[in-house]
Amino acid sequence: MTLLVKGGTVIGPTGTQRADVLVQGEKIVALLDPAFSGTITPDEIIDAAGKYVIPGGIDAHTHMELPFGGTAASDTFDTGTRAAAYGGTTTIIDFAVQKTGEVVQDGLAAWHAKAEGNCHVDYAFHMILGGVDDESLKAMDQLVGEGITSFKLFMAYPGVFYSDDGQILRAMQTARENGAMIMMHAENGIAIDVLVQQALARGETGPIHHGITRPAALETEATSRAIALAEVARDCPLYIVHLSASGALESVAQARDAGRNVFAETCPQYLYLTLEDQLGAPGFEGAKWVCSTPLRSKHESHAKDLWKGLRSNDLAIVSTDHCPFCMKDQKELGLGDFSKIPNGIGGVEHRVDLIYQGVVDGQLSLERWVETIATTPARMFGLYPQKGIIAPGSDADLVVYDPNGRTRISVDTHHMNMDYSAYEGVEIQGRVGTVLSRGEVIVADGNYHGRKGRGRYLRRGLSSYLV
Ligand code: DUC
Ligand code: ZN
Ligand code: ZN
Repeated sequence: MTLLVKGGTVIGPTGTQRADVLVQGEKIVALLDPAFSGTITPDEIIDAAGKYVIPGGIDAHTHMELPFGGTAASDTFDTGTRAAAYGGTTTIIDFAVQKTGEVVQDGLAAWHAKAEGNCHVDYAFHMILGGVDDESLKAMDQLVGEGITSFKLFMAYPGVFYSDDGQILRAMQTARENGAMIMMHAENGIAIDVLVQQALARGETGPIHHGITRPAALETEATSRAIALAEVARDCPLYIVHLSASGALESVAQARDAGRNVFAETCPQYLYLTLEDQLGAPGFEGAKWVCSTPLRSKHESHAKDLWKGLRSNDLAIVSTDHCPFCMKDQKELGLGDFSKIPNGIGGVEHRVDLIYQGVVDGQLSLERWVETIATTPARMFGLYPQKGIIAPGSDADLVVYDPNGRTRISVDTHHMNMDYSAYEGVEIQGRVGTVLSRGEVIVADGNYHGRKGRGRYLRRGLSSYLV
């Protein structure tokens, strides 16, 4: 079976070109000069005239079915990966969880059981370590051998996922030896918990206090502490997740300027949404946007600095931290006490569009759009060149993107299992057209042609950014 994506402009991390993309089976086999591809007679032609052709998006940070705050994230691997496909994301890297006290391999097996046979697009796992001890350190070595090459630790959530500095250092030393990436949720959770108790004691119970009690300074402090610990661990590879604060970005930039193995991602919510406008919405509405790290103040320069960081590569990747909860029965658990609102925002369906809007707004180049949503995630997490690039030999994961289309984001039209949209009413100048996953058309003009179970598990290599 051959297929030709014809007449489009192919965008890669280093440039754009008019080219036709020839697909055979699951793979890209050639990029053809349009003047010559007329001699080819493929089984199927996809007309991409006037459209961009980009590699399928890779969302390197999702939490399908994550148990959290007395409930569980509302997207299953089925609903979440289907929504991802609609939005032009053809690979997710989800976080398997070792609960505190659990054997790491048991946590991983449970995650495989949730995902296997249910995914619409390809998927891989990072591993959350809920406890660092001799056993889990040994497990890290084993998992790297099995293609799980990144481990998330938490400086936040004492009593749940929290690791202390000694535990973090030990995990970093192990990662330095086996080549894995340490991913860090960098917020000072011990100090945050004090602020939370003080706020509740004053009767400050509404959603905005979630943000106020997690100040930017405590993200900045934790980020620079993580960077220092990684330095002590002989420059262990460190990746800061969901970076939202200017000060944290400065710490990352400084480390990078010094040539350190320090990387970071941000998420669309920190580029577009704010503490005042969303978290501070009247009544309990703000609960929709309770996530950690929290949305930041529009009166400070965070969002502007994050866009700049994306341009300069101090921020390498845009992921979603997709962790949806419905308002009904889930976010509502925190009525009268913001600390009981499950933390998370859903967005796996809209990342490609929302960051394309950054291109329209003059914040990013087309190449940087593709790099931050697809190529760099593949390179960072050991999936390149199978994923993240339009090149002969790579998987035919392609998105035909229409720069003249429009997308209106709404709960009425989205496919995520959420009873609201964090971006309700937002209009994007651009639209996902056709989506191919390993050569198969799974979305065409808003119609779904994929199926549950077609997504494959991906064993990952080490990060391409390390020597
Ligand atoms: N942050 C969230 O908002 N949700 C899940 C976990 C996390 O770190
Ligand atoms: Zn986190
Ligand atoms: Zn997360």
